[in-house]
Amino acid sequence: MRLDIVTIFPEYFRPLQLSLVGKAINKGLVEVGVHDLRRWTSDRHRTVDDTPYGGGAGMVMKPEPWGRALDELLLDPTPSDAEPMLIVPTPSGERFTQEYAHEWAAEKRLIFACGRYEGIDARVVEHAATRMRVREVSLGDYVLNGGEVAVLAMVEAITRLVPGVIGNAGSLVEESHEDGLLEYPVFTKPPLWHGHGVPEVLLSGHHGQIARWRRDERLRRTALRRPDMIARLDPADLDARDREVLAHVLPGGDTWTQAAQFQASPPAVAD
Ligand code: JAH
Repeated sequence: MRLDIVTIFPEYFRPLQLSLVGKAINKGLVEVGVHDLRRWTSDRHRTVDDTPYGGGAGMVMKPEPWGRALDELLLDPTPSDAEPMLIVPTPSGERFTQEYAHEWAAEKRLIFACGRYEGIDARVVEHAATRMRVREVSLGDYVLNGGEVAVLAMVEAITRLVPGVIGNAGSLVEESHEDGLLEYPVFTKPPLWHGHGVPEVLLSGHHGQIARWRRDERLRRTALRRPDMIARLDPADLDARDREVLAHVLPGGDTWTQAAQFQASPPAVAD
């Protein structure tokens, strides 16, 4: 997989040499190119921004350097001649999820465009979309100073799903956001630490009881912290015990129905 990142702050991407992404690069599974957008400026001051048409606060990234940058990257057909996908982080994008991480981990070539200021002239995405697939995405409902930190997060989420990057592929399926519930809490030695014990069942050796306890904890945590995820569950995936656990977490019994009805403002949590 080939990744190209266009930014006015190439130094932000030094951490990619470390840890898992760095290992994936060294193994030859992932190839990363970081490109300074100013390389495609032509004026003395290497200007990348300008004032917004229609007025308003802040500056906008001018289209010409972006157009030249994407033209040049598209001329390089590495690897093979796979059509690249352009990914643009923006607070007004659709949500980037684990599902997208899986889809994009199967791509041969991704190009990331890091905006700054109030964003990139909208014609850059319009024009790019005539030549490749473009996705504008957001990590969550908060505003950063630019797309760089979002790209670091997405590159990590995507590359760890590339086959061979993580040794134990099984550890990838038992994770939050892989099957619609949050993960259960985990414990290791010592059995008593700062007065806090480990749940008895985990020391019991009863594998059936342990599995059931872990599922109960996943359901409880998800209902309390992420009622939006409970509302998206398929009721056919819940057994009688699941329903009983959920009924005890939120007041009023049928938690799934309630969370589905009140997804925008979930019911208050019981003591
Ligand atoms: C801010 C360009 N949801 C994360 C996120 C992603 C991108 C940006 N902010 C937040 C951003 C300014 C300019 C992108």
